[in-house]
Amino acid sequence: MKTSSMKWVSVVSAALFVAVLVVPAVLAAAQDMEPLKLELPKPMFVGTPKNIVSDNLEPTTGKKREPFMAPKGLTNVAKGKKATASDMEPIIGELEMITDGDKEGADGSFIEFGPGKTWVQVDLGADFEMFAILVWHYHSQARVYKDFIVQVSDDPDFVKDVKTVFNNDHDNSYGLGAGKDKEYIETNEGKLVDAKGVKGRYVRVHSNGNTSNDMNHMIEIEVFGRPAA
Ligand SMILES: [Ca+2]
Ligand SMILES: [Ca+2]
Repeated sequence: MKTSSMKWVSVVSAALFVAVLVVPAVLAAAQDMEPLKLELPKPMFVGTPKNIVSDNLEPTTGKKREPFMAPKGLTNVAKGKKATASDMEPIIGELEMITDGDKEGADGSFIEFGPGKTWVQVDLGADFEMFAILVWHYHSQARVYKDFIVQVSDDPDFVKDVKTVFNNDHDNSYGLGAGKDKEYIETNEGKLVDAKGVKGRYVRVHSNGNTSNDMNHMIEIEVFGRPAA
């Protein structure tokens, strides 16, 4: 009898612990969250894309992206910030276009770089806690950008303290290490990378050609975050 009542007491204690400590914390966390508000450019194509050859492609659903839950009050802390790149003189466009807020797919809104491994980088100017990083490479045609890797660091040269938040280079052809993320088809929604509160000042986005040609493109990078504590 004594043993079973002690067991009962411990079960009740555990339940109380969950009720008193864990539930309010979960509820409070939920109340501090909201669907991230995004402004999307107009779509440039409709229908199911065909003829895209990729052995690491996520299935296409044809549906809109689900709302992304993020802490309340985040802003795009990349807007208007300074962008640099592995090639400071793109073939088409200017680096300022990476953070100018124009996300449209038409000619005049994208930057074109030459073939091969290419990166662009945004200096947020200070440390931020980041929850969503959105990238639009190109969306006037369905295509996949290869070796899409997103990294965050406090080091502008990305030599030390590098945090990789997305990497779909499954065969390590880029050489930064193999990633487990899937390739995706570009649309007007851009790619939303869950940055999970990573902290840093610089965001670097890599690519290595695409399924239509060997060139690299960039329309816009947005970083939804808040000043790091
Ligand atoms: Ca832009
Ligand atoms: Ca690859």
